[in-house]
Amino acid sequence: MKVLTEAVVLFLLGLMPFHIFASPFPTTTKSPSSLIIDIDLDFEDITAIASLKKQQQFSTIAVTMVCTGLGRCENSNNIKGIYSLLGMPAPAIGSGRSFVPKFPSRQFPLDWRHSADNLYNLLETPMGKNEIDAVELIWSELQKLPDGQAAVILALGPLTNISDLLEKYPQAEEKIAGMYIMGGAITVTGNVAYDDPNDYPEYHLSEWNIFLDPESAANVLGKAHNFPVYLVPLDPSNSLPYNKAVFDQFGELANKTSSAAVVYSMLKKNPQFYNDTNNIKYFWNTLTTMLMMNESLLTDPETVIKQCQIAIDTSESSSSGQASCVGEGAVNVVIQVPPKHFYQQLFDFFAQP
Ligand SMILES: [Ca+2]
Repeated sequence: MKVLTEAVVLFLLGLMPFHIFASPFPTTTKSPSSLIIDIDLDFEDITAIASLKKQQQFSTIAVTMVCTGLGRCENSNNIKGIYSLLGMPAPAIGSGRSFVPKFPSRQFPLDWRHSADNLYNLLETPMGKNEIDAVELIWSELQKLPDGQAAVILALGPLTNISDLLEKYPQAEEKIAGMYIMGGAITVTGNVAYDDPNDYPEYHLSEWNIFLDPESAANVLGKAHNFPVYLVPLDPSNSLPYNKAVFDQFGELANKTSSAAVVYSMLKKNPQFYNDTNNIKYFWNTLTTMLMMNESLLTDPETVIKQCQIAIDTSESSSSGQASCVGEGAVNVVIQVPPKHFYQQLFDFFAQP
């Protein structure tokens, strides 16, 4: 890990060695760790879930839909559609709230939201709303875990559900082994104004997942936890675009594995995801998922991780929703990963028969 200066490394080593090197899940046990995934059904969440198909380290016990992000709660059952397309049994599914009291009108462009209704044309018919409450589902799944066991949470949308969980059931902290969160833009500009210059031209510093529900993000990222938290902002994924080469590579693998076939089919039906040079898409969620699964990417000497105290701007100013590293703290912020290693690992996963 390349962390600023040697002095800082030594200081951090002395201060919190477990946050730097300890894996959030037990590596000695042979049984898979339990995993809970919270997603908003953006197209890139689909690649992330597909990347999990062949791994055996985690057993997904629940997937919950955070409805304050891209996809609409009306079709949260589309999560079942993803698992069905991948030929995987669907875990328990739930839906969260879709309303953010402080910022009721903030949302992704509506046409983007509606394109999730039929999973970017992967489904002929939208699958409707799942009425199981996300927070209750996560808590009940956590409670089912045997004593001494805990689940890893992978959060790939706004942090509404996770914040609600920790607020309503603070004792859930004891049943969580670690959290991997996609969100924020720490040393780079955000993507809100970039993606939606008509509605949000002033929000250059904010990334969508935090911008859509800053208070929930502050509740999760701004507080101390008993488990390690990894935050994967736009900084590292900015070097990991979807492009024609990526499309071609998925195309080559599509007749070999069903996970590659699903991603290839999605990209084929939506060329704007890989060939729109005015609105480039990146492996935000897939990177977060792969960092969780793949110790070698996390510990690559070229991977840069900074231990930060994170502050979230919950005001209504033009920096609303900005996530900042305001000092040394317990959140492991991934600033950089080597692209070559990422892409190699990505296509290794998708090539696994
Ligand atoms: Ca997402």
